[in-house]
Amino acid sequence: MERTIFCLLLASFLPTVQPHYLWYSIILKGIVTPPFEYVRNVSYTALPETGSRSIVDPVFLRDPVHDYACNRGAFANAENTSIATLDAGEEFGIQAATGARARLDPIAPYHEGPVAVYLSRAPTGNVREYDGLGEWFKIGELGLDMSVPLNQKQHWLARDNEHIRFTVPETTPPGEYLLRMEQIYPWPDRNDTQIFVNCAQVEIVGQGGGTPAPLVHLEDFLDLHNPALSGWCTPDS
Ligand SMILES: [Cu+2]
Repeated sequence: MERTIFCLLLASFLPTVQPHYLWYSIILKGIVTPPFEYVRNVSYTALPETGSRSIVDPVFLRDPVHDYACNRGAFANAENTSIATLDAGEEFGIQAATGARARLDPIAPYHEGPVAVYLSRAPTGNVREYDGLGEWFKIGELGLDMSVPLNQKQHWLARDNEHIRFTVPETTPPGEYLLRMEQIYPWPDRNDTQIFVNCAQVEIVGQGGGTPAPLVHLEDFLDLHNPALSGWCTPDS
C-alpha cells in the first residue's frame, strides 16, 4: 500500500505536458536512413475529445488496436513509404526523434521502460497492403539491466542509449514484413501507460528455414488488463 501511494505522489509531480518522441528511422549498415523513408509516417486528424495531438504523442491502451500496431494513421502512409532490404542475420538500429512535425531532431529515448522490435509477415506478400493487425513475433528487446541489484535504482538498457541495435534472426523466412519498434513506458495507472510505436516496411532476404514463435496478436498482450503494463514506481521526470 505504501508503495502505491509513493508511486502516485511521484506521478503527481510530473508536468502535465511532457515532450515525447517517436521512431522515425531505421539504421542500416550504420547509416541513419532519412526520416520516414522506410518508416510509415504518422498522420491523423485530431480527436475531438483531446484536441490537437502532436506527432510525437504516445498511443495509449485505450486507443484502438490499429493505433498501437503502427501508430495513428500509419497505414495511410504505406504507399509512399519505401521498403528496406534487410539480410537475415544483419544488425540494424532504430532511431528516435523528438520535436514537432515541422522539425524533428534525433534523440536517445529518455523514458523508462523496455524497447522491443517485432516482425509481422505481410499476409498477401505485399507489405504496402498490410495494416499490421496480424500475428507478430519478437526479435529483440532491451529490458532492465539485470546487473543492478534489486535494492538499487533500476536501469533500463534503452534509456539514454544512443546505440540501440538488434539483429534479424538468421533463419527468418524471406519475404516482406512490418518491423515494429516499440517502447512501453508503464505508469502507475495503466490508462496512462505510454506506448511509443512505429513500423518500418522491410523485405528480408536470406536462407530462411526458421519457424518464428510464439506468434502474438497485439491486442492479446497490449490490453488494459495486463498487470505488467502498470505499476512501475519510478516515472522519470
Ligand atoms: Cu513521453
